[in-house]
Amino acid sequence: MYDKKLKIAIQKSGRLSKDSRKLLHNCDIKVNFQKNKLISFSENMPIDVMCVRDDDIPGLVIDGIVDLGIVGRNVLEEEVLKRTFKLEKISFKILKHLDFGVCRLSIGIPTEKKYSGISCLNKLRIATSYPYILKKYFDKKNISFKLCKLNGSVEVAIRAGLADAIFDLVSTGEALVSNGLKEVKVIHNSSACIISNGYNTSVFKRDIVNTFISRINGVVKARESKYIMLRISASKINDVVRLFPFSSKPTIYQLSGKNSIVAIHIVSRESIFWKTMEKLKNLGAKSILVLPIEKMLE
Ligand code: PRT
Ligand code: ZN
Repeated sequence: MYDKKLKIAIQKSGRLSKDSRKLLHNCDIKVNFQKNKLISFSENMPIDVMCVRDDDIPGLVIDGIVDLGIVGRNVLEEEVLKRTFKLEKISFKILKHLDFGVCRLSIGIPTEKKYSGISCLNKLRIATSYPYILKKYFDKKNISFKLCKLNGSVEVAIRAGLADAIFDLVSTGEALVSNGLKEVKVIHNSSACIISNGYNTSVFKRDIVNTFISRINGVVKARESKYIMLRISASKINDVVRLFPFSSKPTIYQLSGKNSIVAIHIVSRESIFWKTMEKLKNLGAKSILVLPIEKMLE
């Protein structure tokens, strides 16, 4: 019975956990999360959710302990490089890139230090939690460095006299600035993604994964799309359609008792800016409404 359920690993608590839970919720996967429980069960889908540290997620997926994981590409890449270095066999697939957990792995040095290109870091001590990503990049550039491996508080390594530069995650850059550092080189861009173990799973599990991914696509599409309603002279239909090149075909309604005026409904694939609204108004459109779309399945 247990194997008849799809297992998804998400971060227990941290920067990805809220968005990962929200993603499941938006896909109508109802999970009754219980504090301090490793596994929570979905009430309406054959899915178990494992809440763990983000660093463990790539390994759990690659080793086939869970079917899917939601994790940052930075953590995934580091684990993949680590296992490649140890000549381990790796099997996984990125099923979908997500729009949260956006950050970058960058080199930071003291604000007052001059930076004249990556080679000026040759032979320096660099503090990081991501030694494999750093080594891969530096090897490509033929630069050597002395590793100071830290699992946290990397920003303070220079002040503590442990390193000359750091290689760490940056999102707004405020942590760097408040520690007297400047970002001099972005080496890896990251955001959260959904990974699967790429093993031949059962048709049953594949169906759930396909449903999940199709729902995520629907959620993302709906978020980016808008539903537009307006009334306009029938002679202007083509002018209106031209304003929405990325939309599906509009639906035109005849208004009762008014042959020359029609109502047009359009699903736009992009945000609607005031400029487009003003162009519609200039064409003579009335009662223009732009509405958010909650879900979309095509
Ligand atoms: O306990 P666990 O191991 O699960 O969590 P963790 O502490 O290792 O990770 P966590 O929750 O801090 O981050 C999880 C993931 O979120 C990371 O692996 C990245 O994929 C992503 N992420 C996105 C970030 C950031 N943005 C981010 N800003 N992870 C860390 N940071 C740090 C940054 O290094 C700095 O120290 O946040 C601080 C503030 O950043 P600034 O640039 O906004 O000032
Ligand atoms: Zn972690």
